[in-house]
Amino acid sequence: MNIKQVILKAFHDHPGRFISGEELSQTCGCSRTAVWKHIEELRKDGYEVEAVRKSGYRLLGAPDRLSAAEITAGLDTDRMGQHVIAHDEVVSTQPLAHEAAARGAKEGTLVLAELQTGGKGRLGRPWHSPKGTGIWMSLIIRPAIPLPKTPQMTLLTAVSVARAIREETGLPVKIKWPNDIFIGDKKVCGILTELNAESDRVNYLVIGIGLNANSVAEDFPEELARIATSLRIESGEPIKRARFIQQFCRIFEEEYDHYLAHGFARAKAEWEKHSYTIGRWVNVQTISQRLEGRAVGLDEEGVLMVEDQDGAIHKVYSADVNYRANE
Ligand code: BTX
Repeated sequence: MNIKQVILKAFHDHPGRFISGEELSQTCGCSRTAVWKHIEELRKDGYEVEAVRKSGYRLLGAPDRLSAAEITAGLDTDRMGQHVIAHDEVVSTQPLAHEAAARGAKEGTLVLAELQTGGKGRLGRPWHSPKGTGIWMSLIIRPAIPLPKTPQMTLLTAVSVARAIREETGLPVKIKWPNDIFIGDKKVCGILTELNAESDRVNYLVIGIGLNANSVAEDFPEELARIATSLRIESGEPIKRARFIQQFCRIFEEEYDHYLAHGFARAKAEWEKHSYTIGRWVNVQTISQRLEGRAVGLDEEGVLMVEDQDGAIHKVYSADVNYRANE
């Protein structure tokens, strides 16, 4: 941690309280003049810091900026989010996370940006990522699991994002198979999981998460306005993005550790409980087949099961799922 991060962490650990210059200089291992200089830098970054003679410094407000310091201060995890690579503008956080992972970035490293000029979804589709309104981030994980189980990581991420949204906003979110988070009939978040593996060994996964956090209706181009929404539009209030990321990291780490120790059953049950898909009549297009039927659940591995008109159960591993309009 650099000195700015240490100061922010101290503020975070003592909310609303003055911390003396002496105490901060001891915590940071630098002079009081150096503390003052870093406080000035924090002010330039948009932090509102009150300074009172004899009492010290107190944090009154933080900017809604996704900096490494803002995310790591107050982060309650062992690994997830402990390393943050924050950018202002990138084409996409996904290739940057791949590069970081290939260079040996630790599990839990987050690559994020305020703006993506070429954000991507699945199958080369674009992901609209305007400046400062959303959470555009890629998480690196290195699970020791067999290749066929890696799609479960997308479901685990969806469960974690959905829980973080519920806990932070109280909004009734649903998970649409395999990788979308919906509020009502509109998409608030998409997840893109990319894998790097050799023969049967997973090197790492890059999980891209695009969450419309503080977008207002005008932020969406016409073609998205009907199908997309944001937490702010739905709840009527802006959210603190850094805090949301901290909560997501805590929840994801808990779900992930439980998964590694005990398997997929808990995430499966949670996914089914909050599913948008289960019980609906769906139209499935895989690379090789087209199929209609009712989505009836996930199997033990996280594969979607669809029952056709004749009562036959089909397993859907990877496909685009469309829904009947009135369902
Ligand atoms: P997807 O292929 O399921 O969804 C892409 C589709 O979603 C688009 O074709 C469009 O219809 C719609 N869409 C595009 N932008 C938005 C938006 N902001 N809100 C709602 N709907 C939208 C979903 O793919 C996976 C998206 C992952 C995005 C993250 S952001 C961080 C990381 N970096 C990166 O380039 N991608 C991931």
